[in-house]
Amino acid sequence: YTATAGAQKKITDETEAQKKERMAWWAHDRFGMFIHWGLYALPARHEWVKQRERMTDEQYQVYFDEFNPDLYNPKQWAKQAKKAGMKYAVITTKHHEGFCLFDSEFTDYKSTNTKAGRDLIAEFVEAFRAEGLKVGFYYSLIDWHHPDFTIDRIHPQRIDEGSEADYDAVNKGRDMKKYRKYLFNQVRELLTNYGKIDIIWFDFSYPGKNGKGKDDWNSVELLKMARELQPGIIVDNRLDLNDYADGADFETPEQVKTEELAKYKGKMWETCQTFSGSWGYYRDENTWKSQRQLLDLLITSVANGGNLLLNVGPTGRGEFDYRAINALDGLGGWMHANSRSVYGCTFAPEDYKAPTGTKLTYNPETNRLYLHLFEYPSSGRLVLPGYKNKIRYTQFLHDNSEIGISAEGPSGTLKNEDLILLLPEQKPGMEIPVVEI
Ligand code: JFZ
Repeated sequence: YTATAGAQKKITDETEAQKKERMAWWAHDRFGMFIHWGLYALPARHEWVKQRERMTDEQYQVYFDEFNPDLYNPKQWAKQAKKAGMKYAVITTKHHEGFCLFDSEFTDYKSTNTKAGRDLIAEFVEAFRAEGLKVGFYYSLIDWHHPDFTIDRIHPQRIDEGSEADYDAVNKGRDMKKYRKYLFNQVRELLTNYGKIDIIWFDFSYPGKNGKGKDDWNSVELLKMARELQPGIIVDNRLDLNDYADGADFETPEQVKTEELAKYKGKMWETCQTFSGSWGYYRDENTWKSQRQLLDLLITSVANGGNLLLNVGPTGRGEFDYRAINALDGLGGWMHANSRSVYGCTFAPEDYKAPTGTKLTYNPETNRLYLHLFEYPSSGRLVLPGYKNKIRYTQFLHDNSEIGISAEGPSGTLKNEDLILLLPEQKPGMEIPVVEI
């Protein structure tokens, strides 16, 4: 998913400056919520369960029949997202299973025909907008339910050791041209019937033998249509349009470790991450990331000039898992006190180095640095390497309390260009305190 450097071909005539302006809110806001919700919330063992367990449509039908999200209240979701400090949300309007949470004219496989009896996306859009959050649609290019979507290596009915001829046989009667029509029709609906949509998150391409890519989706025309219907829309990079300079707006490093995020510095990017490994609700998955790990993901993303899209997988009743609620509340507590180090921030200028055990973000508008104390110095003394004569004032971000700075280190240990930060010996009661410089 790395856009080809120096790609010349272009799909639109937008300039770099226009793109920057179009994406300004997104680059500023930094923190969003991903929502993976569909029939897979019922088996509650990963959103790929149909493929992993090679279920037929008949076997999977029970989840459609039993889908009954009686506690669905997107106003509550929006409040929870907002409280956590998130500024936008991207929801699965349709995932690979093919089930639509919206009232599409082109299928019966949709929430309106379940016990839910209504368009769940319409309510979602209204609720999130009302809380002042931007709205994004995830749309799966892959569709395991559509009768014209050809079976390949990631399909539930895949042939694991199949030859080309085996695939031809199993795909007899399936017609990707018809599926393409369906795909265009649905994307048109989504980008026409719900007001302004801020992001479209297509997922995903896997070009090659028994795979699918830009020719299968007609990605160039799909992207053109999206831009026509929603001129301001921001589009991810999973359409297999790497040959085009404007084939994607941002990169989507998925479930990567914090140490790997530095390599995206200088690009437009958003890392998507789960609380526990699965995107869809997974009842028995019990290794949830700690508060500190989640904060690390957020801070490290900003410290490398990127966004974090943190995923929640609501239950079959339409609520967030209690563990997700606790995690969001925790993030909200930290963000309440420290969001100034996140919004509008990016990586620090080259000549400001982060001391060991800290991570730096920087707001170019206000010319302030934010030093995140992942490790708190036991003496309260922290050397700021090369900061002498460059900084004016330092304070804790959470309470605006002054922190002293000194050019006098203990017995000549300080280099001439360094400064020392005189932190209180006692760490403030906060997982990761932030010094505003
Ligand atoms: C896709 C989906 O299959 C998955 O269920 C989830 O929605 C996730 C956000 O996106 O998974 C991918 C897509 C691309 C890669 C890995 C997983 N990739 O490029 O490595």
